[in-house]
Amino acid sequence: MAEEMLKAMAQSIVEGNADAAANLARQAVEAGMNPLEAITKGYMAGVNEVGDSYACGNVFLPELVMAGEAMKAAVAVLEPELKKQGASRETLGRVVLATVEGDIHEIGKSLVGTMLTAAGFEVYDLGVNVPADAIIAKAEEVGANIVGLSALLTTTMIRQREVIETMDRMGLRKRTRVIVGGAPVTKDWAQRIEADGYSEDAVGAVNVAKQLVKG
Ligand code: B12
Repeated sequence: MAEEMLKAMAQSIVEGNADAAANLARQAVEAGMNPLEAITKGYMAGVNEVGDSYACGNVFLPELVMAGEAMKAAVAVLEPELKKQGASRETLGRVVLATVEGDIHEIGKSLVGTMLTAAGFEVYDLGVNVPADAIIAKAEEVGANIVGLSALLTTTMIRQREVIETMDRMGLRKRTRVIVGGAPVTKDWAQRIEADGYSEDAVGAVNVAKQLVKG
């Protein structure tokens, strides 16, 4: 039953069917399925399939857009469930989160924000296509412990380095640590640009953030 549901979730993304994706998410919540499992084992399988087909030239931009919309619809249903898990905890720290300039991919970044919120962080999500100076200004304004930078394009990863270098120059790196992520981002890249942390997924992002605020 759960196995079939996970397959149907993946299929709803592949078909770009936002209604089906949202309905399955509602059914999953009613059935008591772990919302994170629904995302990672269900919907993400579909997202990866569409991404691979796009890379091979088997599907085109409209399919990518529809897959993104379907994924957003599913996450919108599951988000409150994810947040509930951390509703009563005290604040672990303040995180400013953004997708870097030139990049409009928001789903993974928002998922990281949801998971950090659920874990007890106070998250300031600045959205997508955010210039370095706006990210840094917000981090200073709220006294962020962590800045989280998402990049989904090989052409925008470079912006992560720009934020880090600017923060270095301004002497902000001691108080505010920087974590990076996004599909093309690797541990190797994170080390090269001297980020303080990296994770390939939202669960790992929470673990890295917790380590960093501990000391
Ligand atoms: C949906 C999608 C879109 C949607 C985005 C909708 C939206 N509102 O976000 C739309 C249609 C808008 C889009 C546009 C484009 N896209 Co697109 N897109 C995707 C797709 C299929 C899925 C991305 C996604 O949402 N994944 C689901 C989430 C949950 O996963 P995630 O983002 O990876 O996030 C997880 C981790 O990476 C990590 N993480 C993410 N951020 C952070 C941050 C921190 C701090 C940490 C620690 C961790 C972390 O945790 C997240 C949760 O587990 C990917 C394929 C893929 N497999 O990634 C292509 C993909 C990223 N897109 C691609 C391309 C080329 C484009 C376009 C240039 C297409 C075009 N010709 O216009 C444009 C770019 C527009 C722009 N300027 O940004 C390429 C990038 C190739 C490259 N090497 O650069 C990909 C890889 C597809 C492919 N295989 O070719 N896209």
